[in-house]
Amino acid sequence: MTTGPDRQSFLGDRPVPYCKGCGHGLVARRLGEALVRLGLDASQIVLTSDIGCVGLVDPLFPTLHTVHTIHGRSTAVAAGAVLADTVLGEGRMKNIVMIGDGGATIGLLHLTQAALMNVDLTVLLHNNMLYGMTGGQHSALTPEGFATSTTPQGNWVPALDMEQLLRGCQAGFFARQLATDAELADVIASAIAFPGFALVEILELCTGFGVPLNHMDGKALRALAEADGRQLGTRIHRNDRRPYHEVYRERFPAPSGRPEATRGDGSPARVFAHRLQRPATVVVAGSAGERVQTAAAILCQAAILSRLHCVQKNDYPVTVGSGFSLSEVKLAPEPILYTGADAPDAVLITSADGLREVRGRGDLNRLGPGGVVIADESLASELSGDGVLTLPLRRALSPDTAALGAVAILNQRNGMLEREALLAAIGVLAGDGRAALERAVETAVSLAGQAAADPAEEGGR
Ligand SMILES: Cc1ncc(C[n+]2csc(CCOP(=O)(O)OP(=O)(O)O)c2C)c(N)n1
Ligand SMILES: [Mg+2]
Repeated sequence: MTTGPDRQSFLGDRPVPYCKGCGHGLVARRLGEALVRLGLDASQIVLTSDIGCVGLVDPLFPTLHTVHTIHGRSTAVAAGAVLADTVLGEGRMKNIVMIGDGGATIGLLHLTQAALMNVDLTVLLHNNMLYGMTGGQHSALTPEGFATSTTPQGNWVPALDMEQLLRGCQAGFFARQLATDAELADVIASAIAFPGFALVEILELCTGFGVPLNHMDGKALRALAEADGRQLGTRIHRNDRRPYHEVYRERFPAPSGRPEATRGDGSPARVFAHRLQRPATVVVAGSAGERVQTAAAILCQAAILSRLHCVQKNDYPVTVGSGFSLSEVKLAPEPILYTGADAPDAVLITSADGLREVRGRGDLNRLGPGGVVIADESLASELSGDGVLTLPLRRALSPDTAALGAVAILNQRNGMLEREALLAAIGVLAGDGRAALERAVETAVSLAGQAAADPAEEGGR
């Protein structure tokens, strides 16, 4: 609570940039009053503004966190911030979106999605019934009969009914007010206090375009707002939906300490040792349908069972079932804050498709110091250089287990994980094919042993 002489007015002393009589300035003032009434501290408030005259608001609130976003996307940006704050953090922020009728309808699905999800944020929709900043063009919220620069004889398409739209989204709070309404600050305060998605549609006149094109005054605006049976006031206020983050938290309770590794059935799994001192990046590449990404997933699962952090990124052509298949895996003893694979430590290639893709990506040229390439023997003539090991992966194992074999061979050579961790990972991930994958690991390990005894297998890259 902010109390006493330090109580902030939130609005700084900058001159309001809007045209004389524009409703945007009134809304800013009423928002300032609402924030004071709620006893919120500036450090708890995020103002997310959209494009348009409405987006000139940020500097008027110098003590708040402000984010100026691209046109129509302010609700999406704010929703992301709210979810990060409420799901990952302690949910101490209040996020208020300031958006125009243009932005709201350009990014309409962001609004409806936030309403459907019931993200805990407040949208102040400044509805001056046209695109103010760009010359008074009509928007999907321009009422029938209203003249704009693009509908000079009066718009003949009905305005989107926000109330009906939000009812359809099961929104919890919706109010429709004029910018001049005495109760606006209270309504905005109720919207902000509402635990879930709340939208206040504020009807205003744009004195630059709306007034001269329509010869309107406040009375005429009220009549327009109430045309076609549409009503002003707090139209929706229901408490039967919980905000998204509450449902999320219930479904995925925050772990205390580090999460326990579990088997596929949820039972605790054995934890394995590892010998990784720094992040390691492995690229696994082969042909679609040959379980390349499964091999990478097994490596990741084995890492997780060894209490490592890991990231797996998969790639394949749009055709999905033909061409290359590739996974980038990064393992690390510490949380991975950068997921790029700039200098892979190992590139495993099981087929010509995989080699083509790896070449296209430049992985072989970017190999880190001491990096290794483990490839199928069929590619031997195409690969030369230090650190290349070609082995009969496809022949001694099978096309479907060659990638896992390459993973097992890499692991055998650098000893980063226990072999049992790979086998346990197969147990966690594999269903029917489990025995074949386990056999592949064993066969690969003996291949690795033979290769070590016969260094002739190691060629150039
Ligand atoms: C993606 C994108 N499209 C279009 C524009 C051009 N543009 C700038 S302001 C504006 C209209 C804003 O109207 P509204 O959201 O109603 O705000 P107002 O100016 O009326 O407050 C448009 C279309 C833009 N900046 N970005
Ligand atoms: Mg507008």
